[in-house]
Amino acid sequence: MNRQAMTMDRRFFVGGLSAAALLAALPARAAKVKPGADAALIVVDVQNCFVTGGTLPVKGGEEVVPVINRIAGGFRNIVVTQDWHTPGHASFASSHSGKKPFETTKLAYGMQVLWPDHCVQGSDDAALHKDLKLPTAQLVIRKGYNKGVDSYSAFMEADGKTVTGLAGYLKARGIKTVFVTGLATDFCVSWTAQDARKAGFNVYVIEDATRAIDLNGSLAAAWKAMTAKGVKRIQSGDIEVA
Ligand code: VGL
Ligand code: ZN
Repeated sequence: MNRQAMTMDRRFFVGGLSAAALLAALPARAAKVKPGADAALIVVDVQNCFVTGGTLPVKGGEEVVPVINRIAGGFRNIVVTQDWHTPGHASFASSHSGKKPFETTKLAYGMQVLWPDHCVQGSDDAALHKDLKLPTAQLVIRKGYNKGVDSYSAFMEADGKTVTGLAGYLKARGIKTVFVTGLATDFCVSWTAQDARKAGFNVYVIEDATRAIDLNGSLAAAWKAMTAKGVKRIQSGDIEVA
């Protein structure tokens, strides 16, 4: 059947239906996700260091700010994180002679990507982005403050055993579901989302509220790992805000 004939057929078919039947025949629109009282929004590392002009800029990093500000209204519980390194931190390439940023090295706990010096405690670079408006946020978790250990995850340091206390905090407050946003999709967002699953939470990552570094295919690898662990990938438009 050619295209035109098909269109005609469809029109005749539709013409024979009642309004109710017509509605029922339409493809179902996916129901929006409504964050309940037992849900928390986690805003990862939306800091000057990770946006344009920062020490470890993520492409388009600042674009997550209005998206996060808008969806924040839909959450009773909001947790913000800050990457918060000591000067001379082990994750800085400058701390390892002969190493350059974005190379790797082996540390006591495993392979570590080496970064430019970034998000040093108390610096303007480590401050939250000035346009981030989260007046109802209840907790700020700082991470990566142990000089010899990195912490992409908001739950667990890179040694795989030192916890930040975030899982205990969320559980003590009856939180069952977390929505992860922020920077960077393939590092701190991904590790946070995966550890949240490990800690037993339902986990959504709101893709358009994140931006990635994408180092050697790390973004695709991160989505694969997150999906395998049961992290759900959604867009900010899928959330019922009001
Ligand atoms: C991050 C690299 C180094 C992040 C933090 O927030 O994703 N990435 N430190
Ligand atoms: Zn860092």
